[in-house]
This record gives sequence, structure tokens and C-alpha cells, in this order.
Amino acid sequence: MQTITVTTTPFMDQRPGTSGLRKRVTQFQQPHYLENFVQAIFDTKNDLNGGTLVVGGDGRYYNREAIQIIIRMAAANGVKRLLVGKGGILSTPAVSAIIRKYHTNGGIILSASHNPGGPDGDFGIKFNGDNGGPATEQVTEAIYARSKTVNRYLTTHAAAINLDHIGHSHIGDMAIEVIDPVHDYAELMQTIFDFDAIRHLIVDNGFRLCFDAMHAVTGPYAIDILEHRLGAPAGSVINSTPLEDFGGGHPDPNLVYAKTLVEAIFGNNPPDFGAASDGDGDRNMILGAHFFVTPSDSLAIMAANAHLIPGYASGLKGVARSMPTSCAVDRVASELRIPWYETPTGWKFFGNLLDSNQATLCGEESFGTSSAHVREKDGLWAVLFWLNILAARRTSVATIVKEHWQRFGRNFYTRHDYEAVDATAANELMHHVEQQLPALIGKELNGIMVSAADNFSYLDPVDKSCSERQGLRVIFSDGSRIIFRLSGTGTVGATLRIYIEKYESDSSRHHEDTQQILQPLIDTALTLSQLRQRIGREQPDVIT
Ligand code: G16
Repeated sequence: MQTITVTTTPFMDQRPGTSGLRKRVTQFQQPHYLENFVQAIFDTKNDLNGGTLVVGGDGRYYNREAIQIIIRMAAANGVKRLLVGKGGILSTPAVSAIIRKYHTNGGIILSASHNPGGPDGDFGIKFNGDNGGPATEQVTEAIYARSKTVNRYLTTHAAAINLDHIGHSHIGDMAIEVIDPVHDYAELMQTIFDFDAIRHLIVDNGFRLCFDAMHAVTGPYAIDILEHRLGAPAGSVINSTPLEDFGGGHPDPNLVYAKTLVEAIFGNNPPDFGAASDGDGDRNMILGAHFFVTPSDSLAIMAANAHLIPGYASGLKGVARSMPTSCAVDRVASELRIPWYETPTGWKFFGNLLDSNQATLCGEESFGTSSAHVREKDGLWAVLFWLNILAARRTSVATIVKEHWQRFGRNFYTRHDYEAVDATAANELMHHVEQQLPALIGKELNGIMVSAADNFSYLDPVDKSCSERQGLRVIFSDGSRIIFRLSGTGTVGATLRIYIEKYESDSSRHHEDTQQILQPLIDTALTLSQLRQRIGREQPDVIT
């Protein structure tokens, strides 16, 4: 094999966001753009030279081309063994599981997650380390620093690898294995959950489920696990073929974008259980007949019911949630007498807590939940967790949630997203809010006292690293919160997220409408931020 050194000049915009580098496909298609970033990974992670690497993606447009480029560069950079999913497909949690099972040195995942795909859509690349989790802040910064100085990349001439057949091949000294993308992941799920009980619920009790794969990566995983292994009738998984443009849809499992599923769940004769996952299979949305479970409640309910799941029957070490996630799980942790942790947004912040066995379950308001079984959030795992709870408790999703509220109280919660906002205006809005914070403490807003107000910073209890400026918080004496954050995953302008939460212990109010209950706090947020004047928007684009 002849190594070719290609001269290049750095791109200065390759700083990864909340989860890897995400840009328009057209930006990635510029000569050398992908190659520069991949070389920055190889130059930073020296253990890949002589090591094993996993590569796969969510099947979106440009996935196959990018994989061939990475395979040639891996060979030229001294990788000894490369595992790639058949068809170039590997979900994010499956990559994490494979890294851990085969003790590889890391993995490259090609995905822009829930962002739309296709020639005019988004593409993305992220690196996961040998624990199976997203690169830490330090590694991410080192890759970014290298991307600003990289002046050559290494590749080789080699015929394209046939990704559509499971098997072995070589480029020079590098062994390439095209693997079944589903097998290892499905086996792992079987070690955690009671498949017999779930199968009994579905096959013998007429329990009906609908899983929307949104034409994204989870289709093959859901067909194998839900239909083949657990006996759900054919057709229980909808939109199951991964498509390069996700069928023109937006592979974001929320009430707006998972339209077909939501219509079925809120229509006549709904299935007992509904769920959806996103582009790369790490997010989940959980629904019951005529019922939506917020991700924050889902995390709390999982924690409260974990003893029913074989994989967690011996108890949880602790739970962790991102700062904007509702405080519902904290109440469960207090009752279970286990520690709970509050981290910045981004799955990478859970890694140290999981590695050091201080947390078992983690979750985020952004439809992500998972546990120590991998180091990523895991959409289908969350679905199986709920199915296992339902199989054990033999009651409806709605009853499980309502009984949970009765026991722990209800954290009313909403997130309002303003997408593709002018970036300068969004930054000025954040600045405007931030400078008011010190003076708010001790004041009453809408009759409730502000007990704390700050820009959230996190001291990692394991490596003692400090992550600052992670979101503006206004916390009230009754536990209510207003949080302002700019998203780190958008690719156009800025996305402003406002998170609103209010705790209610009175069960006679638990059935009330979330938006109405939270309206006074929403109004306060709009006034504090002068949102309408500053960004010229009357309504949020997405409310969850
Ligand atoms: C990513 C991260 C999550 C984060 C989410 C939203 O998810 O992995 O940890 O909560 O983005 O981040 P932001 O609010 O900055 O847009 P995914 O599913 O997009 O990889």
C-alpha cells in the first residue's frame, strides 16, 4: 500500500458543538473538508495507529462516500483493524456497544442526529473514545485545535470496499470487517431485559405497539428486536427503511415531527404503546394511548421502576440529569437514598459518572435516556425499558405516569424552541438576560421570590474539570425554574431554547394543562428577555 500525503489548508470553523461537528452536506463536500477533520482525529488520538476503529453512520446522504474516505485514511494512518456496519449503518448506541464489547480504541460516527438529511440537509461526524462515549471536552478541544493547524492528510489509493456484504477484506496491513449492525446490540439488550415477559405481553395478551423509526437508522434494529425477537406483528414498526433523506422528514422524535405515530396514538383505537427514535437511534419518545410522556418524567419513572428490570434489579448507584432537565428524577433519587447529579447539556458530561460507577441511569430533556450498559443515550433501550415495566406492572402508560405523580408530585415542564434565529440577536438577548441576574436574587417576580440566578457551571466530581457558561438559570423559592440556553446542535443561525418548570404536589391539579399552568412563568421569561422585540418572533417554532 502506498501512503499518499495530500497538502491541505485548515478550515477555521471545525469546532464541534454539543455532539460532534455538524454542518450542511454541501460544506462537508468541499474538497478536503471531511479529510481535514478526520486527520485531526488521527493526529490527536495516536493510539488509533496500530489500533482498532469502528466506523458507521445513520445512513443519511453522503454516509457511504464519507465511510470510503475514512477507510482509506484509516489504512494510511496505521489503523490495524476496522469494523464497519453493513451498508455503512450503525446506530450511535450500537457503536458504543461495539467499542466496549470488542475493546476497540474508539469509533467514528457519521450523523447529524435529528437534523434533516439529503443533498441540502445536514451531515455530521463525531468521535467516541475507548469507553464507548463521546470524546471528552479535552479531546474535543484538542481535535479542534489540531483542525486549525492541519496542513496535510494521509490517504491511499484503494478500490471502494463493498459495504453491502458481511465479510473480511484488507487495505495494506489494515483488516476490514463488514459486520452485522444489529447483532451485538440486540444480544446486549437481551442481557438486560426480560424478553420472555415482554414477548408474553405482546403475543399472549394482545398488547399493541407502534414504533416509528422515521426512515432513520433504528428501522433494522426495531424490526429485529420488536418484531422478530419479541413477536410484535409485522407492521408494528413503521417507516422502517433507512433513507438518505429520511423520506423528506425531520428525524426528530417529538410531537411535531413524528406525525404518523402521533396521529395513531391520539386517534381512534390507538395502540397501547407508541415510541419513536431519531436519525442515529439515540433519542426516544414514549407515548401511551392518548398520552405523551415527557422525557424528564420518563427518566424519573424509569428510576422509580428500575427494580422491575433484571439488569437493574440490584439497585441504582445514582442518577444524573442535564441541568435543563426537570427535577422530577431528583425526588425519586431522594426517596431511593441514592445520589443525583446535575450536569451541563451534552451526553459527554455523563461519561465520568458512569465510568466511575457513581451513576447508573442518565437522562436529558432532549429525548435522551440511557444507562451504564453503553456510554451513549439509547433510543431502543428506553423503549425496551418501558415495555419491561409494562410487562411487569400490567397497567397502562397513562396509569403508570399518573400514579408516579401522585407519589412524587408533578414537575410541570415545557421547552420552547426558537429556531434559525439571527445569531447576533440571540447572543445579545442572552447577554441582556445575564446582566440582570445578580439583581434578581431576592426579588419577587409574579409573586414568587427568586432564590438563585446564575450562569450554570459544572465541576466534574471525577476529573475536577470545570465547564462554565452552560445556561442561564432563574430559580424560584418554590422550585420553579426558567432557563435560557443557546443550542449547540443547530446549523443555521442560532436556536434559542427556553425551559420552564414548576413543581405541583397537589394531585387535584395534576391533570391540568401544562402550557396554562406554566403561562405566568413563560410570560416572565418573555419579559425578562425582551424576546419579541429582540428576535422578532411571536411564537416558538417547537413546543415540547
Ligand atoms: C445532542 C447531545 C445531547 C443534547 C442534545 C441537544 O443530542 O448528545 O446531549 O441534549 O444534543 O443539545 P442542544 O440543546 O445543544 O441542541 P443528539 O441526539 O443531537 O446527538
